[in-house]
Amino acid sequence: MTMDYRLEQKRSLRTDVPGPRSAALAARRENVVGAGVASAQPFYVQDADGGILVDVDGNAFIDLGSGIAVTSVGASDAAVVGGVREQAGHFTHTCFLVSPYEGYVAVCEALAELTPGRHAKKAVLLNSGAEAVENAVKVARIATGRSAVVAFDHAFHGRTNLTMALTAKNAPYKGGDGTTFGPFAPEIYRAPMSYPFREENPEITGAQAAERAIRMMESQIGGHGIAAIIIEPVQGEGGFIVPAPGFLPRLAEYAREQGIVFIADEVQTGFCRTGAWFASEHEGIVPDLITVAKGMAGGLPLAGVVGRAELLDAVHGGGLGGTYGGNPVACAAALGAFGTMREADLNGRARRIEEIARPRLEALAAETGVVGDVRGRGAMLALEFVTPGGTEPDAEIVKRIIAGCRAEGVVILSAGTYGNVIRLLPPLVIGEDLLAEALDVLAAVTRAAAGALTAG
Ligand code: PLZ
Repeated sequence: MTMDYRLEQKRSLRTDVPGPRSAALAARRENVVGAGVASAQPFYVQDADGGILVDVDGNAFIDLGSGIAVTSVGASDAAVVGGVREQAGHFTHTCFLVSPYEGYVAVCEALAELTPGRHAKKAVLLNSGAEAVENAVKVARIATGRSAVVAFDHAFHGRTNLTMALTAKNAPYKGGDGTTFGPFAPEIYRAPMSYPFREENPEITGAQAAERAIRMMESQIGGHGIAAIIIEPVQGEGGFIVPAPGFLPRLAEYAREQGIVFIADEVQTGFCRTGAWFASEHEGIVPDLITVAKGMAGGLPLAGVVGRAELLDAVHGGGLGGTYGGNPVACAAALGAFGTMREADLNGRARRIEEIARPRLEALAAETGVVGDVRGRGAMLALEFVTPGGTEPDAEIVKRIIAGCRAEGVVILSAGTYGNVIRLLPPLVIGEDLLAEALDVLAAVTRAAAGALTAG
């Protein structure tokens, strides 16, 4: 199907990047925005739609980042914008804890319907992915009466105190050069991940990798002490690591055997990103709780925890919530976004994006010798850069490629524990020609960077 776009879907650069207006904003920012907030791109956005970001100097970039997997329906989807306008014209806030409203209930109904499993489900709404993770852990602890939480190597779950503890990577999330945001929350344990490209034994199966993690849990905690196992079904910030088949099902089975709450953190993978409503579906797992955020509301801040009714209902009234959680404008945006996801078949589009991009990325890997692994699912695809012909992570080439793409009008993001991964997260509504053009740019810039390596 063809989409209607408000902005012309065309890459065009009028100035250097950043242009003079972006540079002027950067100077103002320098005076007032805390240094701890870093931006990956130096240009300031004026408008965005479909697969295009337009900056304040009139430069139009192809967006392969979606604001980190958020604007799957585009940054100004008509259904989202219409829902927001309509709702904002009536009331922008009452606080669901004070005087409730329909939008919140309707979003929870949709979450119950769209997530895997046909059992009775309930949900709570929150403001951010980190807050969703915090609340999933609160629910699991109350429901089990246990305290330990197991997270995995390369995991990212957020930047609040508990979620920093769950996140694996130290800098920049848990501290800086010689500094720390700690002390971190206690009772967090880290288990080994299934990371097919970096396994010492390349033959290890997903089930065996799961047994390795289970041995660690059994020896360090004991199943009876574990409240929750939390895992991203495809790791996001960690570098789009897809565990070997069988890893997630065996972990879910172990959790069931031990009365542990299995939490899938689908903040980055949810809502059509991987070609399914939720990435858990690819392995047929039915998590007890799922955390959602990012793509669900077309860019408005909204998040949630959805899962087994008896778990959500184990928490006493007043134990969960917050001033803004499930804000009515954000709920209206989500209902609009869900409509677009269904009507424009964004699951199908995510699969189509993979069909177009994966063969080209694989060819680029074979040709340049600096990409050790091409992986991902749907419109969540990554290239892991390594020393030519080897496996040593190469973060420098990733920085050069991102800068090179920016200079050509394409926005791409990095990822990975070692900073050596380029990840593609295009809006799912991007046109096929625009996507192909961005991939051409990425290929040319990568070839040049790889050539410079071999030449130098
Ligand atoms: N869980 C799986 O991917 C957010 C964060 C970028 P918030 N990922 C992007 C950054 O540098 O902070 C994320 C995620 C997964 C939780 C979160 C946290 O979501 O909405 O950023 O709190």
